[in-house]
Amino acid sequence: MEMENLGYNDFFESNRKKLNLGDFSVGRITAEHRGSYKIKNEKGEYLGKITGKQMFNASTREDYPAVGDWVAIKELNEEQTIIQAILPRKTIIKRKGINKSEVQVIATNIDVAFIIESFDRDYNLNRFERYFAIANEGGIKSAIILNKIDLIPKEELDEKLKEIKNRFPEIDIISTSVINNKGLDELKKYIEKGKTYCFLGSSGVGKSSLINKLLEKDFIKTGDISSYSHRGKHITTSREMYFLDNGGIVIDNPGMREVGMADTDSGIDNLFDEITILAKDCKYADCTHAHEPGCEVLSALKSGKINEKQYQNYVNLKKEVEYYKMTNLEKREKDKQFGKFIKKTKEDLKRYKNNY
Ligand SMILES: Nc1nc2c(ncn2[C@@H]2O[C@H](COP(=O)(O)OP(=O)(O)O)[C@@H](O)[C@H]2O)c(=O)[nH]1
Ligand SMILES: [Mg+2]
Ligand SMILES: [Zn+2]
Repeated sequence: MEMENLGYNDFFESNRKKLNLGDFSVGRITAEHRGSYKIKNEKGEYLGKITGKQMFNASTREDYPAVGDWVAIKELNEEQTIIQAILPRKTIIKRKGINKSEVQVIATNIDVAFIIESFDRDYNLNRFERYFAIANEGGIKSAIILNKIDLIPKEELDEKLKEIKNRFPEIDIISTSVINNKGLDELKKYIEKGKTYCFLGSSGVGKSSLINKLLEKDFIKTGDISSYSHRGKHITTSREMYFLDNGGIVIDNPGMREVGMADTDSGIDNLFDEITILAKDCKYADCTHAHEPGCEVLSALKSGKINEKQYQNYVNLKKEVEYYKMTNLEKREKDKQFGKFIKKTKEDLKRYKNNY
C-alpha cells in the first residue's frame, strides 16, 4: 500500500528527518490491542510492541502510541516490529477520564472528526457541541453525520436540519441512511484521498454500518435490532483504521460507554443516558440498582459493560438528583433524621466506652 494512501505527507516526513531516525522504517498504527499495535506501511502489516525503556519513560497515556500515530519501527521479521519512537502528532483527539488526571487518547493525526447522531438513540444538540469541543481542542475540523434518516418523515428531517444549521452555521452536515442508501455518495465524495476521518458518537448510531458501506463490504460487525427495544444493540468492536478505495482513511470507534467518560459535565450526562437505558429494563420499576434481582445495571456491572467507577458515579449522582428533587421540607426532615442518627451513634459509642 502506498504511504500516501496511509496518510503520510510532508509534515511527517520533515519530522522524520529532523528526528534523525536513520534507516528505521516508518509505519502507521491502525489498531491497538492490549499493548500490541497493528502497524501498516508500504511493505506490509506488522504487529508491534514498544520497548521497556519507552514504557519506563512514559508518564501519561499520551506518551504511548495510539491509533493514527506514525511510528519509527525496527522490523524483527516479516510480522513483528519494535516501535522505536512516535513521530510528532499533527492532531490528537483525547478526553479526560473520570479521574481528572486520566487522559484517554482516542486517535491521532486526524483531519476531520465525523460526529454521528441518529434519531433512535440520543439525538441531542448539546452532545454535538461537546464532541466539537473535543475535536477543536485537538485542532481538528468537525462535520456532522445525521444517520438513520429513514426513521423519520422528510418534514421532520428538514426541521432538524434547520435546527442544526441555526445552531452550528459553520459545520457541514451530511444526512445518511444505511437502510435506503441515502447520502452515502455524498459522504464518499466528502472523504478525500490521504486524509483521515474519525467516526465519533454513541453506541448504536451506526458508525460501523456506515463504514461498512464505505468499504462496500461487511467488514465490521454491527449491532442487531434487538433487546434494547427498537434501539440498535451495540456490538463491541475495537478502535480500528480502515482504508477506502478512493484513498480515504476512516477510523471506527467503540461507543461512548467503551470510550469511557469525558470531562465531568458531558461524561456524567452520557453515562447517565447509557445507564438509564439499561435501567429501563430492570425487573422492578423502582429498582435502586443496589441488590435487586433482575437488575440490568448490576448485570452490566457484572459483565464488565460498565465498570465499578461508572457504577458508583451513577449511584452517587442518582442520590444527588433524588435529593435535589425532594421538597425543602423533605430535605429538612432527612437532614434532621441524619442528625439524630449521628447523635445517637455518638451516644452509643460513649456508652460503649464508659461500660468497658
Ligand atoms: N434504520 C436504520 N438502522 C440503522 C442505520 N444504520 C445503522 N442501523 C442499525 O443500527 C444498529 C447499530 O449500528 P452499528 O453500526 O453497530 O452502530 P455503532 O455502534 O455506531 O457502530 C444496527 O442494528 C444497524 O443495523 C440506518 O441508517 N437506519
Ligand atoms: Mg460499531
Ligand atoms: Zn436495577
